Amino acid sequence: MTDPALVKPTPPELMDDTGTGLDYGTKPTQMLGDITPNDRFFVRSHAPTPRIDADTWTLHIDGDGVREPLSYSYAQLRDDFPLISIVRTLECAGNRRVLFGEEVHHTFEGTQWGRGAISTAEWTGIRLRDLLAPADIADDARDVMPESLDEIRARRPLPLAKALADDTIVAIAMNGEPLPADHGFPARLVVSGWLGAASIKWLGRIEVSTQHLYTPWNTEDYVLISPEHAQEGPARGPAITEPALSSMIELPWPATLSSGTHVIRGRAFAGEGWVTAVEYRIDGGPWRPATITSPGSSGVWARWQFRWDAAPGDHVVRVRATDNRGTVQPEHTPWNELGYMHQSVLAHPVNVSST
Ligand SMILES: Nc1nc2c(c(=O)[nH]1)N[C@H]1C(S)=C(S)[C@@H](COP(=O)(O)O)O[C@H]1N2
Ligand SMILES: [Mo]
Repeated sequence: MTDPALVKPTPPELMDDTGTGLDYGTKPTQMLGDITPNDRFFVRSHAPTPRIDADTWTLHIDGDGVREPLSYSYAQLRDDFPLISIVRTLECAGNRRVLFGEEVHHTFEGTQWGRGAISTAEWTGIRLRDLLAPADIADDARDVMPESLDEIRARRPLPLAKALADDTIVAIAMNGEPLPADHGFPARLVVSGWLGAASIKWLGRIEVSTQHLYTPWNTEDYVLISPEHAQEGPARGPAITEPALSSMIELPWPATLSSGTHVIRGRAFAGEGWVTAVEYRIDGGPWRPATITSPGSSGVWARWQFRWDAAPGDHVVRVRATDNRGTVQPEHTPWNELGYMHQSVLAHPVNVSST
């Protein structure tokens, strides 16, 4: 018998099935608190979850950008380095691709995500720079490339500065439990405030290079391809770093409510920035401020709410976020061939019944 592609159950009450057999979004109505529980954290995998034995696993650090290549065992990671815990949000660059397609009347290829390819966990692990330091990084090191042990040998280079950041970690635990198999056991990268694809799961190797490195994930995928963007060497467009500022309401799409007063809740995320304001608008009414209930921070989503006295009928509810850089969520998202970074203000349809 072959193993199922994913290890954790993905019940339809908690997760939205995108149809690939590997990719499941967190249901927008089931996101719960600031932290997404592991049982419903979205999964995005290009290949089945590898079953890795931590006792025989090793993490290799090599490449022409280190003077002393070396390897670590799982026990060394767990016991020999300072562990830190950071709450960080992961969002897939393709989140909301279906809504992007509806906006521009186009069917994008790729995983058909609704709004659920975003979740937040407390990650515990070792700063990547603490693992790289003993390998003696060369002065002219330029790119750091994590490589996975799954079938596709996923790789996506990071510039050295991001790799050495305070909050770029090799995580071995998620919400207080050993990293679940589907989320990268025994160890994954967490690259704060960047698109999910940077946070390589099932790490087996980290290459440090004095050259700028190219892989399918920074030449063909996870790049912005459009007439507005030039090719960059072998890359079909600029590599995506941060996901775009966006917000969502924690209601089904479309939603049905009874008439009367409701507290409408949701989330907003600003990549490496942070959300400073959220506004909402009912039908053609004015924009009004929502209350931010969890402020979020760099790399962490914010939560917000507002009270709505909902009158019977069909309504459209819009929400827009502003970040610390003064960016306001736009009405439309610039076209790109692979349907990444959708961030348009969503026109959320809500039917309010008269009872
Ligand atoms: N090895 C490996 N790492 C990976 C992936 C993958 O398919 N294989 N998917 C990436 C993408 S595109 C995303 S959005 C995140 C999703 O992480 P999650 O499944 O823990 O939510 O993992 C990233 N790391
Ligand atoms: Mo992703």
